[in-house]
Order: sequence, then structure tokens, then C-alpha cells
Amino acid sequence: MATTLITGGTVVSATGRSAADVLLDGETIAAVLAPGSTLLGHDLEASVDTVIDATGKYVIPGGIDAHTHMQLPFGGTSASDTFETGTRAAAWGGTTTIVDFAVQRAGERVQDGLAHWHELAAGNCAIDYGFHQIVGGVDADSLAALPGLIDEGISSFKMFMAYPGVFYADDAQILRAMQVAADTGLLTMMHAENGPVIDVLAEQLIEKGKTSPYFHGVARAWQMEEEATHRAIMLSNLTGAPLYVVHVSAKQAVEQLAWARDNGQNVFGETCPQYLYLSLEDQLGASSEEWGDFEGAKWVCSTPLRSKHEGHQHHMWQALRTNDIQMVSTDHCPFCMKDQKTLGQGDFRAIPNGIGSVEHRMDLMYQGVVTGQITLERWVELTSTTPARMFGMYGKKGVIAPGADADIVVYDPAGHTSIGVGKTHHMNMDHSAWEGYEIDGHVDTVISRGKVVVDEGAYIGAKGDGRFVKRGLSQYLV
Ligand code: DUC
Ligand code: ZN
Ligand code: ZN
Ligand code: ZN
Repeated sequence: MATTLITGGTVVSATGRSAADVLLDGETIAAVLAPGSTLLGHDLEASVDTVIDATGKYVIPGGIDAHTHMQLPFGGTSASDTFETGTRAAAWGGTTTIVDFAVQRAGERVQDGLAHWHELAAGNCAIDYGFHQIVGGVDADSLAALPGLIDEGISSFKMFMAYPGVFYADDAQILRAMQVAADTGLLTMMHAENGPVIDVLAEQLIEKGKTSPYFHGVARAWQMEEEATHRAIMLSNLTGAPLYVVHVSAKQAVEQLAWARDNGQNVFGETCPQYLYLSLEDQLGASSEEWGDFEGAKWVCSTPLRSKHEGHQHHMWQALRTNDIQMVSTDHCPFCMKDQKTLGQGDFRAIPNGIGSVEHRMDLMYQGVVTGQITLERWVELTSTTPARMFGMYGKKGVIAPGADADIVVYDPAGHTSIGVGKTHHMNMDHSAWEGYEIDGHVDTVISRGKVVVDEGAYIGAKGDGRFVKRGLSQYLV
């Protein structure tokens, strides 16, 4: 087995930092050692196969993006990143594990939806990957299939309070699924927006001729995120099923989660970089049109970007510090402007929902360290350690410790990253939602299970390096 020694760096964990050398033996971390240590009298630098000099740099556990949608069929098209292109872009950005959403549609067997997702991913991924299960049709068959997911290494499933007629689950369906979750230890993930109300608001806007992408955000009112979040919390309270609310963007939804946690409920929230940095007003761009032009389609996602005048973004950073929000994932769901987003020209309801960020999450969140919004340790916790614990991978993933998978990023705080097409952009999309963002930091080296896959901006891994991760139950269950 090839051995590697990462020397001279500062090893950062969720709880602290220290100067240490990290010894890798094949795919596994063998030891974390005081700088310059010998092992049983051997000079390590002389005895290993490869030495990586991390002097002046941070050595962190590889990023875990627990919310991606490679190849997701949506609105008559499919997300433009395949497992191959999307996981490669993730690796470039310092993410060494993704958890993607396998899709079951109404009328389809859960087992068939899952099998299809395995076919899409197997042999194509650059980094390790796991799956959550989307249950797009809650009925007696899909409920009966849920407990069997645990043996398949899938310990979480997602339902939608939004998208009537597509993925939507009503309260009665959610109740029944949460009852199964409470009995089995599956973690319930929720897209918490009141879809039926949003659909009426959207229809009324279109009737008034308000068709531009901006009105996507107007229709998806924060009140209907707060309301759905509260409803999910109460159903979780009633059933005893722990709850994980995905892509929280409204400060009022954060307050619901904080309230429930203060009441002792096992509920968790995830936000995404777009809700920390971007706003509904950004969607208007430099357009001279009153309600923006079609450029705004680049930022159409659900939940939507929120108005900067209401202070959601500031509140979200605060929630990351106070642990009212526990995780940052991307909800990576890219669509090209030229032939996909354009489906919604003249009617924002037909714009495929999603932003591509899988490549930039580690950098964008590191920028929060630079600007004093979060600590270095919190950066690691939000982007790697908590995702590993939340989704049953901790020990193997999310930590630099003997016995863990050798998933490691060497991050250079003195480096610089310019984001945008033609700069840092390896996702399969014809634009960037993050064009022009400048990061004071740089992903230098990315190691995935002991193999260097990215070295100073060069991808040197291969399709199929990534393996399916069979996850255990959430380590946040009590
Ligand atoms: N939101 C998105 O932005 N894209 C895919 C699905 C979702 O809920
Ligand atoms: Zn969602
Ligand atoms: Zn999503
Ligand atoms: Zn560098």
C-alpha cells in the first residue's frame, strides 16, 4: 500500500487546530503525529512513498456535500451535471463525498427508483457518494419499502411539501411516513414550503403579466416557508420522528427551528451558500427593465433567494454561529441558460429550479472565516464533520483520525480563487451563479481515500474512483 506523509500543516477539526503531520497508509489515515515525529525510530519523510508539504496551510477533512441533484429530471429536462462531471467539479472544490437524492416518483417502486440511481452513478464518480431517497409518491407500497432502505445504506429520505402534482406529499402522507421514520430510525428530510398556496400566488402573478424570473421569488413567499417549517416541526413533535429541514432560506423558518430545538425537539436545519450571499434583488442584475430580464433565471431555485431588505442573509450567518442551523450543503442542481432555463421564457413557473455550486461550497464558506462570520473550526464542522454525523458516516468520513478514510484537503489561506466561467468552473453549465466572486483562499491538494485527485488546480483522478458509501443511521438520533 502506498504511504503518504502530509507535513508542516495545521490540522483543523471541528473542535480545534494543531500543528501535526498526517500519515496515510493506502486508503486510510494511519496516524496524526507531532510535527517531525519518527515512528519506531524511522525517519518518516525518508520512508514514505510521497511527502506533501503543507507548510503554512490548513489540513482539513474532505468536504461532504450532503445535498446534490446530479442528473435530476425536473421540469421537462434534467440537471446538466452527470455524476461524472458533477463529482469531478466537487473534487476540484475540495469536496470528497456527496450525498445525492435517488428519486422515486408516484406510481414507481422505491426499489426501482433507487436501482436506477445506482445505475446512473456506479463507475462514474470521481469521489465517494451516498444516496438519500426522495419519496415522490407516499402510498402503502412506498411506506412498506422505507424500512428496507436502511440495509441498503440509505438512512434518510426526503419529502416535499411543495410541487403539487410532482413530488408533493400532503400532511396525511407526511404523518404516515414520519410514523415509519420514528419506528425505524430513518431521518426525515423535508422541503418545507407550502406548495398549494405558492402555486395560486404564482398563477395570479402570471395572470397580471408578471412573468419574469424575479416573480418566482415573489410567489414563494417567506410566510409559506415559515408555515411549512412549523407544520413539519409539529408533525415531527407528534410522531417523535427527528426532522431535517433542507435549504432553509427565510429567517422566520430559522426561528421556527430554533424554537423547536429550545423546546427539546430533535430538529435540524441546512442552508446553502446562495442564501448566505445572494438576494432576490441580485436576480434583477443590471437590467433596466422594471422587474429584471431573463438573466435572473440563473438564480431561480427553491426555496428562493430572499430579499436583502429583510435581512435573511445576515440572520443566516448568525444562525450558523449559534447552531440554530447546523449544516451548509449546496442543493447543487444546475441547468444551462441556453436551452434549459429558457423553457421558462415568458412564464417563470417553467424555469427549471436550481443553482450549481458543488464546486464552490468549501471556498465560499471559507470566505466566511476570512470575513469573521464563522471560525475556522466551525467551517470544518459545517462542511464536513456535522454532515458525516448527521448522515451516518462519521469515523470513516468527517474527521482526520487514525482509521478514517484518507479524505483530506490541503487548503492554502494565502492562495486566491477567482470564480467564474473560464476561471474556476468545471461544472457542466454555461454560466455561473457565482460569476465574479473572489475568494481569499485556495484548494491546493485534494486526497480521496488516499489518492491525490486534485493537485494545484489539476485534476489527476479518474472516473470511477468514487465508491458508494453505505451509511449507518444518523448519529444525531437519541
Ligand atoms: N429546489 C431546487 O432549487 N432545485 C431542485 C429541487 C428543489 O427543491
Ligand atoms: Zn427541495
Ligand atoms: Zn434539493
Ligand atoms: Zn495554491
